[in-house]
Amino acid sequence: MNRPTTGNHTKTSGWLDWYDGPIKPAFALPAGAVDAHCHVFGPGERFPYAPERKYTPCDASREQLFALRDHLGFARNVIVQATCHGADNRAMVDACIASGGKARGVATVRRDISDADLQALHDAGVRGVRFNFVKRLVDFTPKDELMEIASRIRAFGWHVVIYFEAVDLPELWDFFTALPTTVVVDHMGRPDVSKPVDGPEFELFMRFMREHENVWSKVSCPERLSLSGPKALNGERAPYRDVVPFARRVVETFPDRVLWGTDWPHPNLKDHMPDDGLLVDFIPHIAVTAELQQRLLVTNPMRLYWPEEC
Ligand code: 0GY
Repeated sequence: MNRPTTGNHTKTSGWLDWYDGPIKPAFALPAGAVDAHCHVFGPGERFPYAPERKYTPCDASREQLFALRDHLGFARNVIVQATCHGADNRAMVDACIASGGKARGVATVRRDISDADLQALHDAGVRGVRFNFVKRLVDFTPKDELMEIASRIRAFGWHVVIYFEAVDLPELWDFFTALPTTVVVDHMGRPDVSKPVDGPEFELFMRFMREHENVWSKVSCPERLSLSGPKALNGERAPYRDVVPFARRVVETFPDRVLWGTDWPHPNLKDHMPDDGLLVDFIPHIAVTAELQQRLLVTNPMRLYWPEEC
């Protein structure tokens, strides 16, 4: 499968295209389930990629996202601004508007954004901003700029999504714990799953959540964190088994502050591209009761992104 990027861009070499033949999951998602972490890329011809981007993806349009949503059995999406679009939120906003209320968004903004532009994002369905600290993805933004943005978006009732690597949590702790909004951590703060689930590194992340009730976590992206990979054991559909103890611990300790998402179209994967149907089948391994699944997939994301319907 080869999907060239449209526009005058060439996909970053070694990049895997997203997989367009996902299985129908065996796990039946609860009614109203939300895919709370996914992206749209371009199409580059219509929504050019940002000049400061660190990678050029293959296009992944809103129509393709909505088709995946329906195929997997999700009711709604939360579309997170990807770094390849910088602070140009047009592709994400266009998808939110086209969804007819079935998608909300998380934007990237700079300090010079006007209140009128923030209001326009809100009207389109944006409910959060993303601060990215993963060095291979973004250039450094001064913390005082981020704090200023956080206090402005708070007035809109939005939250802050943070993306960082586990080793950087100690250094970022003071900044994160000073944020005045709900704070949502992407992919459990990217733990090193070759380390023990009760070892010092993951304990620090658990403490971060325990001591700060405004902190939530996405228990997403086993395919990024796993070293054991997608292979199922004994014919059982249980891929990414080394991630299970980490995600399960977070789900069971903080059942009201967890979210789940596919991360489609899976940027920056070079070894293995997941089948999104198999990713859905991962969910009952980390949220093992119907009650936990309902909170993870429906109650929690609805509270954060569609509170007016709760
Ligand atoms: C993710 C993960 C990644 C990329 C981005 O915005 C992005 O470019 O988030 C990554 O490369 O780890 O959540 O999609």
